[in-house]
Amino acid sequence: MAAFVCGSSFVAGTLSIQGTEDKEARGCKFGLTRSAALKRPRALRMEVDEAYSPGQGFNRGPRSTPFLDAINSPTDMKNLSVSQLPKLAHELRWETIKAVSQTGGHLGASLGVVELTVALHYVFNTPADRIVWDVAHQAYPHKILTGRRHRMPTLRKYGGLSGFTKRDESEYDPFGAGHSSTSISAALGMATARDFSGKTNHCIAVIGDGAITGGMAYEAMNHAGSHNNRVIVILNDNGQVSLPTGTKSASGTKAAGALSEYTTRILTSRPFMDVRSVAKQLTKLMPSEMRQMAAQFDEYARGVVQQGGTLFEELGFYYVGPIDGHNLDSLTGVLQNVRDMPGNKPVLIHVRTEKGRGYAPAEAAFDKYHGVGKFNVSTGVQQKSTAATLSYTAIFAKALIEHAAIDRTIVGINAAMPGGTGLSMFGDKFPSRCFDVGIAEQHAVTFAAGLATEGYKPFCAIYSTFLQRGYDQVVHDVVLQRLPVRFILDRAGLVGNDGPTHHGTFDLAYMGCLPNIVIMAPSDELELQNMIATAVEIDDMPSVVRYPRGNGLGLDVIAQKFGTRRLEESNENMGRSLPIGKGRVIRRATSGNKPSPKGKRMSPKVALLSLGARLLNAVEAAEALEEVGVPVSVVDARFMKPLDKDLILKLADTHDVLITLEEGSIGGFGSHVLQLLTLEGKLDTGKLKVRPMVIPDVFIEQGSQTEQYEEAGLNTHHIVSTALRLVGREQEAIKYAKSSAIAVSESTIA
Ligand SMILES: Cc1ncc(C[n+]2csc(CCOP(=O)(O)OP(=O)(O)O)c2C)c(N)n1
Repeated sequence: MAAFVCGSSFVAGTLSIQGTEDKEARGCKFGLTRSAALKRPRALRMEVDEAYSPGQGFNRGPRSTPFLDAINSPTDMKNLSVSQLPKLAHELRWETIKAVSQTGGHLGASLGVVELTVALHYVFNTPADRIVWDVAHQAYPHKILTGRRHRMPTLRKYGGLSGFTKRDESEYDPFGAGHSSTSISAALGMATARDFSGKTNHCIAVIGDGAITGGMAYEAMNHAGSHNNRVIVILNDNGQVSLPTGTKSASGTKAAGALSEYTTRILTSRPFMDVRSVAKQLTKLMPSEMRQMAAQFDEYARGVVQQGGTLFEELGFYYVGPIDGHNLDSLTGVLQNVRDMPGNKPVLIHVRTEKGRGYAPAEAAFDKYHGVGKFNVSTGVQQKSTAATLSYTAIFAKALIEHAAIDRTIVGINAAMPGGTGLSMFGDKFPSRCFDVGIAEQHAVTFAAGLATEGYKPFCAIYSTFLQRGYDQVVHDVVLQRLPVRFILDRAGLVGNDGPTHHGTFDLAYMGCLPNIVIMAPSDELELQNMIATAVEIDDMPSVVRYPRGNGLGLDVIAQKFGTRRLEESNENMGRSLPIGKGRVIRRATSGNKPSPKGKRMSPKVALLSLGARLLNAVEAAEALEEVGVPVSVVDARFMKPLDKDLILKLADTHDVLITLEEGSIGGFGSHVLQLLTLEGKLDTGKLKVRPMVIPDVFIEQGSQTEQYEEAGLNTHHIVSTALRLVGREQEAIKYAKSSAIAVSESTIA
């Protein structure tokens, strides 16, 4: 039977050297042996002590990082004593702040788990013990401690470190993430495999109070509670459930969900548990599993249940907590006790942390610095976006607000993303008609379906990537019943630095294969307004508007490139509804402005048929092609469903080359166009050459959107060279491709 060790004097392994630990750890930094470190000169000691003096403004970081410098892998941490861990945590926190200040990224969540990360790696034996970080946006300190410190300047950049955990990246990342609420299932699977193979390693899921609002977490707990495979779940409770928490919605400004209220009640009604009380509690469980049941029953009888903490117990977990997640004494002691606890019962450790902890601007921020751009560490000032136009997100929100002002049946629904979807703006105006359901995309979809059955107009605003979670609900609850739910899919296409977990590249394929649905993709912000107006009117079937991450083009560009202007009579934000399933011609191929270099023969005519925001690239490509004598028509399809069949068939009849463009994967718009052309026999004679330009069949890694579209082969010059090849000008195509390729930032490649 394992012995429980209580109190801060416990040190892992044989290195319990009270009173000498500081010296030993500091010695590491200077490459000294343990005994040499103990004898190091006074001057050296002073140099290291100064490392902890505060810096400028908000920069309270150390001037040097002796503890961190000594850690190449978590094994090196085992040399430290518990009393040294706060110093390591201090260095780790500032290392994280400084790294993210240079790259941007998810800062607040990482700052909240610095101590927890240190404690986990100190107590457990990774990588043999598996730590599964839920969402994994909080894993930067984990990356730094697990051999990736030197690569932090490449975080979220092209060729660099992922912003999430990733199996390919490190053996310390046993499970990749990005989408939430998966960690308990994954850890339970690992625990089950461990038991099958007779191993003894630990499997730990770290899940936030936001991520645990996702239904899958309960499916996993329900399973774990009835399963005899010990899994350890750490509930990281920081009160920040949605992004951001505190926006106005039908439930006021509280965090989304009753569960958050429940765990908050636990936190406020119980003092933090210290190591001693946890050990006492766990000791009561021995010697057998029977005793566990008895102890639990005992607590039940004494009314502890009513005080909270037992929802998890009811699900079959042993609940430990709440624990102060910034107190390394408690954390390490509790984790050691749980680690050594006998039996197979799953354990849930409830840890209270503060998002943004230790960096004043983050602690003060409304969103606790969830996601930040580059910033100045001393002033906390983030680099401002230089975009002169509004984001598509804001355009959508403003349009919806205008419609909702005159149509009281309009309702906005988001899944823990009020900020990212723009519905926080809608909630400000119409709180009672705005719903943040927590990270519960499946519920969001069916909740919207229910509203639609009663004649309401639900706008279900979910990022393209996250709607993947609610797909069966889309098919079974909405589309099959032909309910007019309006799906607003933001971040469609390649999304940049969040990388492959967040790309919205599949929705055209997964929504496009469904009958009875209207699918639209705007090419610019005026079109987005028009499509929102169209969606308001589509009341006999579901509809989709999908648009990219980023900003609108601006009215001047729209007028100059597409020849369209805001309609005089139209309200600034509202747009005007479009005829369903009708595209628009942006420019018609001339018979060739300039003579073809091949001589008298007229150049073949090219049609660029675009769905969504590649339209600008199509127009720029057409300009470049016409410069070299290739006549090009450009068409904005507007709708993927229904297709504008007449327009597409006419293009096929009057052009020699037809290229489709979209910000989506195989199986989307191009596939639908090809299906139409083949069924109509337009490819039978071999006269028409067709090329669907889609996002290729690979997962494109993190980087800027431009770099990603470069890799995808969907930037303007790719269109030009594809067209040149198809009109028989192969050599020019190769030359053009070489001269125009956009260089990816080599410096960021680790
Ligand atoms: C399925 C899914 N929906 C939405 C998101 C977007 N998202 C990322 S982090 C986050 C909040 C997570 O809260 P919590 O788990 O408490 O972590 P914290 O950031 O507060 O540490 C959300 C909604 C996601 N990653 N996955």
